[in-house]
Amino acid sequence: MSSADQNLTSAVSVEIPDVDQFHFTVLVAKWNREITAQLEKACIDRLVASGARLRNIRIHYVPGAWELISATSMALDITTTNAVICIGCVIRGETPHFDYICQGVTNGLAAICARQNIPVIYGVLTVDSKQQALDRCGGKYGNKGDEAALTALEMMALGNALSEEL
Ligand code: RBF
Repeated sequence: MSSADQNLTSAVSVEIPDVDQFHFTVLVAKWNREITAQLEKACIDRLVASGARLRNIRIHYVPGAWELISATSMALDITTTNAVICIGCVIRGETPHFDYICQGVTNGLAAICARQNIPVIYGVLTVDSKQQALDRCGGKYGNKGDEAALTALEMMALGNALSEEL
């Protein structure tokens, strides 16, 4: 799976009726903040450009990618958000910690997705180097924060379409 072959930003256009009514929760990990700040900005910019109201976008910060799991769970259980967008960046180090965190976050968020119907978007970079991260937060492979926002909007549009079939 290569970012070089996939750039949702150029491939997807999403129109959602009443997008200004939707509430978004954006959870941002503070590790590798230089990267996650760029992902966060692109995500918010895309939501607003798509018609979301700034006041309906709640941004919360967590220490690291690992905490995205419990923060997502909290957001879903405690608030009435319509979508959760998780933003983080895990960069491989010298120890196996990278693998544990990536697997934990991925499995944790997947388990949450499987138990409820609110879109939970995986905007977490898992990369071997800082350069690979830079390439994906506004570099040659686009910005995955922007794509995370588009994905949330597309899933919300799907929810709308499905509910019209009832
Ligand atoms: N969090 C990240 O979001 N990205 C990382 O690259 C990252 N690397 C870590 C490496 C080590 C050795 C440790 C101990 C933690 C790292 N974390 C990272 C933080 C992790 O997501 C979490 O916040 C902490 O483990 C506390 O639960």
